[in-house]
Amino acid sequence: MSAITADFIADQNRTRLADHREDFEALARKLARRGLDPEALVRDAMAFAVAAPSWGVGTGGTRFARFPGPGEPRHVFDKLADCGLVHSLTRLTPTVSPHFPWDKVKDYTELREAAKSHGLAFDAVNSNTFQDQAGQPLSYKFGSLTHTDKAVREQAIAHNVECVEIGRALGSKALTVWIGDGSNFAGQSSLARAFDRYLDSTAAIYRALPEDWRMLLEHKLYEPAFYSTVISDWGSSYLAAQHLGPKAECLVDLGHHAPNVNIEQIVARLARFGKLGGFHFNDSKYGDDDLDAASVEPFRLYLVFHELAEARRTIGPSFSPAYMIDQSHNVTDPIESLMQSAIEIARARAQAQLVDADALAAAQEANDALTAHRLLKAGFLTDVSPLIAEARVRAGGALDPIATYRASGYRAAAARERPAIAAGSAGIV
Ligand code: RM4
Ligand code: MN
Ligand code: MN
Repeated sequence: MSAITADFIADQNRTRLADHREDFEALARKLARRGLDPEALVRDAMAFAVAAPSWGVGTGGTRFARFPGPGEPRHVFDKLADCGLVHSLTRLTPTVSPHFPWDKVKDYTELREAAKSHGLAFDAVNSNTFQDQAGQPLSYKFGSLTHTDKAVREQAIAHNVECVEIGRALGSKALTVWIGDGSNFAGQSSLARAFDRYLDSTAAIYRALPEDWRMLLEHKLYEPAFYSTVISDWGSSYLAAQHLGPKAECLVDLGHHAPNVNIEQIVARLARFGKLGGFHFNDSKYGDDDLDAASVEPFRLYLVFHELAEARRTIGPSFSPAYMIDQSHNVTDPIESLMQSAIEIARARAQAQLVDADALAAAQEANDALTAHRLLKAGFLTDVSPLIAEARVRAGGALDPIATYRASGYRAAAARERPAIAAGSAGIV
């Protein structure tokens, strides 16, 4: 099974190019009429990137079942091949966010080289102390970094420090820490002491961080703990990040909030205080659904990117949160979902660049609510498909990544080369 070649992409693009030109030129004229520079917007769209999750190329599942598809990646090298394909067609995912120990190998130089051969590098490393691994001396059943037993905490700290070491070998610059720690019964654990233990444990990890690294603290309201989680919300992650120091920042996973929480406001707050470290993009209807980005709430994603655009204007180019996708693809071909999601994220971001920030600020100052709303919504109401397609094509990607992928026969070849994994098991990935 071979990667999709530049020639194949160009061939596929050929049949779509004339229509695309017409659409792009029409949009460019429309944008110019609004005082925007279409060329600058294309260049800006080309500069955008979001990391693919290594765990996202396998079929996901629920706690009830997992229904794997054909040609599932068997190991991290297969995952890199699939991620490389997503990038070659979309030109949006030049990095992969790995998860350990899921992606553990003997030789990390070899892994880094393998990524490079697919045109990829590594983004934030994710540690995993929410599961027990085969042969692991102590269990995380009652917690990891916040466990009452110091020996368990030390094991979890050591795993995170190992992740930093692996990340250094891979060229990563950030560690993302999400823990499943919490409780299922009122009274089961001391809410106060559990947080203290989190601060102690993360401080030990923090001390092992290289100078130019970031530690991203990811909060989540519930699950797997259902009464309380130790880092349940952005208040908790912010307090911890403040306590730890400048290298610690908060990571916002869009699915990790209570229903109806105003996520864009959280984004604005964290950015204002220099603690917005990064994102896990996905969409959510009820909880941590891990649905495809913008498949349910595209406006919410747009509003998040509007806050990011505002923060960039205020803070300047030093403002650069880490963007990652974190989804569970249960009913689709994961490669297709990742391409679609990366495009939707790029779309929301491109739309957010169309807002007339000065006019919006003036309307806000004048308390002209309706004008402010219309100015904000103008970007969302603009179909930027031709603009982001133009950015993709100029970067060597496909005009229609999903159609091109389907025409390539990649999945069928993968199914022949990668023996099927037994069906029927439940699991998050
Ligand atoms: C969690 C959380 C983490 C991810 C795991 C697989 O809910 O979102 O970021 O690493 O799932
Ligand atoms: Mn996440
Ligand atoms: Mn999650």
